[in-house]
Amino acid sequence: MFYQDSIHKKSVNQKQLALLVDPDKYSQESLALFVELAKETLPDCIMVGGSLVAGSVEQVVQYIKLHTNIPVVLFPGNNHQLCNEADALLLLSLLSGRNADFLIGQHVVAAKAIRDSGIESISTGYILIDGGCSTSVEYMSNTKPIPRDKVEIIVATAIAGELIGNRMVYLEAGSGAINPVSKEAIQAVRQAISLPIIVGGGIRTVEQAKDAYLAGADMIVVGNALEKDRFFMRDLAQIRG
Ligand code: 1GP
Repeated sequence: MFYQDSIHKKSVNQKQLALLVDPDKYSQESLALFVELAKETLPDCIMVGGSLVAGSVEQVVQYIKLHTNIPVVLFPGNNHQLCNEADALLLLSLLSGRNADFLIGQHVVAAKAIRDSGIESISTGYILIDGGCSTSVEYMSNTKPIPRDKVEIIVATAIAGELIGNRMVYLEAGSGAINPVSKEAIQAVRQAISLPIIVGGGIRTVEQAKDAYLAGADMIVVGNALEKDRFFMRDLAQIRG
């Protein structure tokens, strides 16, 4: 339970930073550089996963665990992306969509393996919000994102997640989104629920990261921007406060 405990504890005072590794976007060399920089900047966790991963989640998790003490959290796009050596797993229910497979179907397929692994599984309401372009998660899940300006729908979806017992809410604009989740949406969700809020998708500047934190995100997730500039993690680590 260390991860869930830590997000609750830290979310009172300290903002958290998760760096996302999509195994398909990293070579052996670039992963090695990523890990060296992560050891220096100490994010709160490294998430591993993606909407469509052809490579090995397991190899990436093992490499990170071998070379760092940073918690590794699985961010699985489907039931194949499991690895017993990870510290925790976000059990994502795609609440914004109406595709039962991503609400519960994938979970049923993976349930026994997750339980047997003993890995901490964190029930997370995953809310996809339009980020100004079509994203992999939208295509792969065959669901529509919530329109960016429909804050009342985003809020109602987050409240539903809290009511049905999710332990965290993830506001997602999609990897590589043109527009990150708006400050207005984060603020409104922050006021409406008491769960920890994760925000990701399209965060590529320090200003955008600060905006998400100030609006009420407990944790931000950054992936794409690091694939282009690994050193960006140094700037991000400094603004957690
Ligand atoms: C994607 O929220 C994460 O699922 C991170 O998005 O890759 O755009 O940083 P980026």
